[in-house]
Amino acid sequence: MNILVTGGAGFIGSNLLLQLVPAHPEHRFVNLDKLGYAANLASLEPIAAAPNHHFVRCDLADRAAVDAAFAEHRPDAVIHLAAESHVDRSIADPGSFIHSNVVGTFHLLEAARAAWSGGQHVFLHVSTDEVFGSLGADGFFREDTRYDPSSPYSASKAASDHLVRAYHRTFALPVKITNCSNNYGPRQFPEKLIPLMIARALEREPLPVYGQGANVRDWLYVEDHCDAIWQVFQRGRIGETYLVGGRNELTNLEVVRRLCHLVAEETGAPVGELSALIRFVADRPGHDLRYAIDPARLERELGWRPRETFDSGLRKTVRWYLDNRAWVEGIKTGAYRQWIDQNYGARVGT
Ligand code: NAD
Ligand code: TDX
Repeated sequence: MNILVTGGAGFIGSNLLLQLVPAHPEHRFVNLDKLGYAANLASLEPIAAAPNHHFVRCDLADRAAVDAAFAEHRPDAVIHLAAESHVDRSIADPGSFIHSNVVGTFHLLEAARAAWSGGQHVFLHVSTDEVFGSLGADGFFREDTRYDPSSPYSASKAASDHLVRAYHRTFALPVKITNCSNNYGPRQFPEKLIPLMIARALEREPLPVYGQGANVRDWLYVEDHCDAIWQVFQRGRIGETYLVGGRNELTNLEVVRRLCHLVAEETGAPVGELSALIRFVADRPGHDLRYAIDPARLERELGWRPRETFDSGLRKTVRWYLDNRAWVEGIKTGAYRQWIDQNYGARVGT
C-alpha cells in the first residue's frame, strides 16, 4: 500500500515513521512536509535511506503542489498530521494556522476525493482534544463532547475536523478521526512545555510557568499515540472518531517539578538549584483550565493500552534530550531565539 503521511518531519510524524518504516516493508511511506520551523530532517536520519520511505517537500496550502504530489505518488491512504501546532504562536499569528490547518486540510481532502473511487482507501485525520475547549474540575472528554475551541489553534483544528466529517457525509470519503491529549517524548520542538523546560533547566535559564501552574493536561508518551494512530488506521471504523489519552492528568507545576527532579538525577545537579529557576509568569490568554480524555472506545474496540507510565516516559524523554544535545542546539537559530524573546521576554522580566 502507498501511504501518504503529512507532517512526517515534525514531532509525532517522525516518531510514527521511525516505528512504521522498518516494521512494514510491505508498505511505501510517502512523507509530505513543507519543512516549516518545527520540522527536522535530522529526526528522520535512521530511515533516510530506507527503500520504502520517500520524502516530498510540499506546502499543503499550495493546491497545485498537493495535486501534483497526489498525481505523482498515487497514495492509497493518508495519515494527516501536518499542522501548525503551537497554541502560543496561534495567538501571536493566527493566519498561518488558517492556511495550513484549514485550507491545507481542504486541499488534501479535495485531492483524495478526486483520486479515489472504489477500492480500499483510508483518510485518517489526526487531531487534538483542544477542539473541546476546557473542562472544569470534573468530567472527561468523550467522542460525543460538544466542540468549544478556545484558541486560534484549536479553532483551526476544529474547522479541519468538521471538514473531514463533512467529506465523509457528503462525498462518502472513507475518513477516520483521532483526537489525542498532550504528547511528550523525543524529537519534540522545544517550544512545548516539556522540552522547553528540559532545555532551559540544562542552561540554568528561568522556567516560565503560566499563571499559577494549576492548569491540568493529560499527558501521553508519543509512541503510545503512534500505536493508537496505527491501530485506528488499520482496524478503526470508517466515519468514526476515537479519543486517545493515557488517563494521566497532572498540573503544569507538578510536571515542571518532576522535570527538575529528573534533570537533577540524570545530571547530578542539585535539585534545589533547578527548582529555584521556576517563575510564575503572565498567563496565556484564553488558557484552558483542564483537559482529560476518556479513551474507553479505543480500549474497548481496538484493545489499545499505553505502554509507558508517566515516570518511565518522562525519564526516557529527559535522557533523549541529554543524549541529543546537538539536535536541540541545531534548533537554536535566530528564528528560535526571536520566538523565545517575543513570547517570554516581557514575561520573565516581570
Ligand atoms: P509539529 O509542529 O511538531 O509538526 C507539524 C509538522 O507539520 C511540521 O513538520 C511542519 O513542517 C508540518 N506542516 C505544518 N504546516 C504544513 C503545511 N502547510 N504543509 C505541509 N507541512 C506542514 O506538530 P506535532 O506535535 O507533531 O503534531 C502533529 C499533529 O498532531 C498536528 O495535526 C497536531 O494538531 C496533532 N496533535 C498534536 C498533539 C501534541 O501534543 N503535540 C496532540 C494531539 C494532536
Ligand atoms: O512556557 C510555557 N509555560 C507554561 O506554563 C509553555 C510553553 C506552556 N505552559 C503551559 C500551557 C499549557 O497549560 O503548559 C501547558 C502545556 O502547554 P503546551 O506544551 O504549549 O501544550 P498545549 O497548549 O496544552 O497544547 C499541546 O497539546 C495539544 C500541543 O501543543 C498541541 O499541538 C496539541 O494539540
